Amino acid sequence: MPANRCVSRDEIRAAFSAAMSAMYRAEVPAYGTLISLVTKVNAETLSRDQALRASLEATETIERISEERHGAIRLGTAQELAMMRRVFAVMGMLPVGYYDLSEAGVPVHSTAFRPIDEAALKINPFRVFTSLLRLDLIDDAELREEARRILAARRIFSDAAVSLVEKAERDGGLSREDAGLFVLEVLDTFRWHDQALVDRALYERLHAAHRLIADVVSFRGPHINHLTPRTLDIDAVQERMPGEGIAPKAIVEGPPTRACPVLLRQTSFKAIEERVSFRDAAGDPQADSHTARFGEIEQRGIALTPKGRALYDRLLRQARATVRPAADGSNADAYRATLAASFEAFPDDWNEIRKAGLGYFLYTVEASAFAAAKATGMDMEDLIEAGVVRFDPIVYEDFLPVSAAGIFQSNLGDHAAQDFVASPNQRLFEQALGAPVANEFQLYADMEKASAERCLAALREGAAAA
Ligand code: OOG
Ligand code: NI
Repeated sequence: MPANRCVSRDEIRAAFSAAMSAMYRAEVPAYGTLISLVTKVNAETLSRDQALRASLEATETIERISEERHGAIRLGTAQELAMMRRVFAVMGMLPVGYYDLSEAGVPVHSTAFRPIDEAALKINPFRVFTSLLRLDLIDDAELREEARRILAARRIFSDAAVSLVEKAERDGGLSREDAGLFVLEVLDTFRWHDQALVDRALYERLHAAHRLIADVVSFRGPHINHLTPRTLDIDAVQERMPGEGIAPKAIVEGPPTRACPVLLRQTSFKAIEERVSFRDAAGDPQADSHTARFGEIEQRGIALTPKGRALYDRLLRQARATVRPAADGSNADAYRATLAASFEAFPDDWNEIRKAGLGYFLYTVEASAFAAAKATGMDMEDLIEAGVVRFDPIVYEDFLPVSAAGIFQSNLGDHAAQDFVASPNQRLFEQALGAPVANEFQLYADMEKASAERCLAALREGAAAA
């Protein structure tokens, strides 16, 4: 089939994200409650904060917010990860970044599959935080072998899903009909299965090794474990969650409340207990429960440059060295205050952040000032000064390892923290993935540069036409 008869990857991604949301809403009703609350708070924030509205309009990102979300899955084998990469590629989602969670006591390493170019992000920025279990971090050799055997035998994708991926790779895309089938077939992979693959005794042993291992190894597939809407005011949502019958975790992960939001702030509600059944000795189902799936919300701020990120990491480390947030919330106020004090060293004004080279910005020509700009000879700084070019923060599309660790821990139970030897191994991860992961900083830098070049080209054209 010629590529021009294919549905765009962006359209498939948007359809998939919507289908996933509908499925999760049916499976975890609290997620629906959270979506309603976030929608309400976002509308209130936009009507109160005209500058924020103007910035979202200038960057043409206001439309995407109500449809915006990320999900998370945990895979068991290199083969599953490699196939998942091909599946996401059909939807225009590519692996960006490497996250080592072993340092935080979670035996996985991860990447985020997401769209990377500006146009695709505007249409639908759906991303999936994807972790690969590291059985090599399990001490018990016998248990490790057993887990490996179980994972090697399971098939998480249907035959139809695999052949549609092959077809898309061969033809450069999918027809409308095939795209519809693809969404349904792939959605099935992320569904909750209440029948465990293993018996109760093995589940217990896996659980004792690490709760996360039990979650990955015991079931037929990588059930979506949370889906996260984007809010424009996370403090407001956090405060109003109890009123909606949802208990949030003790602290918001990431930077403190600021006038100019940076990177990513996240909070979640505790994992729910779900009914599952294990096989007994006679092979009959035995009712029990498993806790894994939860809800999360996030507020996204500006993407930081390597210099900005280094400052962020230092200030966060400094705060956490003074007050380590306890899971039970007993020192939440002290942590909040310490974090806020530490971040006083991070400029909280967009132009200061820009001038210090701490964040990435998108440059656009102010239509109203365009005529005034016979801009020959003016450089970018002059143009900004003259109000001909405006700058808006580029939104951070990725994740944060310390925050991710906090999110993992909050739904693994308060005693799940465990010591593993920190062992980042990006090379091994990429080998399993079958491709390198993209460098997030490069993507943001390219986006910023392209926007500046677009401005200058438009102004040259304008000057030539005048
Ligand atoms: C992933 C936890 C990390 C985030 O938003 O940082 C995450 C997981 O629990 O599988 O989703
Ligand atoms: Ni998440």
